[in-house]
Amino acid sequence: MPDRVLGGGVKTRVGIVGAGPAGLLLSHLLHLDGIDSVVIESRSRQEIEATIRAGVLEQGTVDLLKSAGVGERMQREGFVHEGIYLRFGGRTHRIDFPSLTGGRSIMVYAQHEVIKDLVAARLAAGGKILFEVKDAAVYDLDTQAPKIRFHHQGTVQELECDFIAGCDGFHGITRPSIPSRARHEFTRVYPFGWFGILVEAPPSTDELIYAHHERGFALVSTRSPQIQRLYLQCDPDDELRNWPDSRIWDELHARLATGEGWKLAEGRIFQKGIIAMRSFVVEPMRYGRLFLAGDAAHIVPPTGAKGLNLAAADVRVLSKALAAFYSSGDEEALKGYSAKALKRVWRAEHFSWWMTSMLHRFHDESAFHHRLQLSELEYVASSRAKAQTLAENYVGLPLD
Ligand code: RFL
Ligand code: PHB
Repeated sequence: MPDRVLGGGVKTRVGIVGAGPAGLLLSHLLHLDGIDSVVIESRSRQEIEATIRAGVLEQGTVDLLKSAGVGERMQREGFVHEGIYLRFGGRTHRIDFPSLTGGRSIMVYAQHEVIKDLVAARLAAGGKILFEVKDAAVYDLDTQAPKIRFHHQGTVQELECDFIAGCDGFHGITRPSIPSRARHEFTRVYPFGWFGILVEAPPSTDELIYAHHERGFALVSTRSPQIQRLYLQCDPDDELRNWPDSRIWDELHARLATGEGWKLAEGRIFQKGIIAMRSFVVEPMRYGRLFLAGDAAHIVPPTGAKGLNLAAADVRVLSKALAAFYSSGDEEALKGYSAKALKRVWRAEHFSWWMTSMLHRFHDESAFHHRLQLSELEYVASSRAKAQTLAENYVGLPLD
């Protein structure tokens, strides 16, 4: 349906703030149901397509992208992984996903590639994405006609909507637009961060390695046969200039050391960044006609690889609820959106917190705590029940 111009403003059914995975996928799923939307984004197309973030897609996210017709390149260029390695005490233990989860696996495919695929699909279908908007504000949220006002290409514009989706990430403007009396926030900030690098090197491993070590956590991931993604636990307030390449490699070698004949392939480091770690949830994920989805509503530490996957699960539920509303006028599914999404969110919050707590070194860690971590890792490595708990959460619980 084309946008209707009303008194200088533009009207759409669903106004979406943020062109991250949540906003773009929501816009695409709504389009498949014949529902028009407009996405506004503060950054440029080039920037959103170049931001390095997630790498692991759950089976359910992969299936959703495929069924929505945006999985073609992912299937060609992504890597299916059927397990992960846990490395501790200098030894490596494999968690085999298919045998523990009834045949499920994960896909390693970078978030910015998902973004490129979604932007291309939206634009090819005539979808509206306004890049480089400024000063976005949402209001009239508790009326039937919520609005988004913003600056775009030198003019102030107003978008009148039936609904607004707040998909603008953790630092966005939609969540803080909910009166504080109407939101309950839960936060945990971790006393460490991740130092992430991209390296020109061949893969050192066929599946991701999550390493627990006295010097701190390390993770070996991949992006392509030529580019590898590695992380190491660091001080959250540390600065890039304190990490010359030689120090990065020394730490990675020390934390990943094993007597099993494994070798870490080095190469040119061409990107470095420090990532803070937090857990956060806002309840409910709705206020009036504003619905929050993805990082705007919840954050997990990246250890469980859940953030993008939760964003995809949220918008799947939200798009179905909106489709039910537009096809029959039934608001029940919209009323149930927050509770339904939060059930999955809290499971992922727990899993991400558990993986983070088990694998990282805490500043105030006592020898007692360290022994508990090792005991838990031994248990995961030796008990089918415990390994299954890890595996079914990592590949993602079924979407329905
Ligand atoms: P995003 O991706 O932050 O997108 C929000 C978009 O909103 C825009 N925006 C605004 N636009 C207009 N007006 C405003 N006022 C605006 N304010 C913000 C922003 O520019 C942006 O484009 O949120 P979304 O869509 O909810 O997606 C969430 C995911 O990006 C995030 O959860 C994941 O990246 C988390 N994550 C991982 N998730 C996984 O599922 N698997 C992984 O392997 C994984 N690894 C990771 C990760 C996150 C990481 N970092 C950097 C935090 C690894 C890392 C290192
Ligand atoms: C990544 O490849 O960026 C990645 C993989 C696994 C994680 C987090 C990030 O848990």
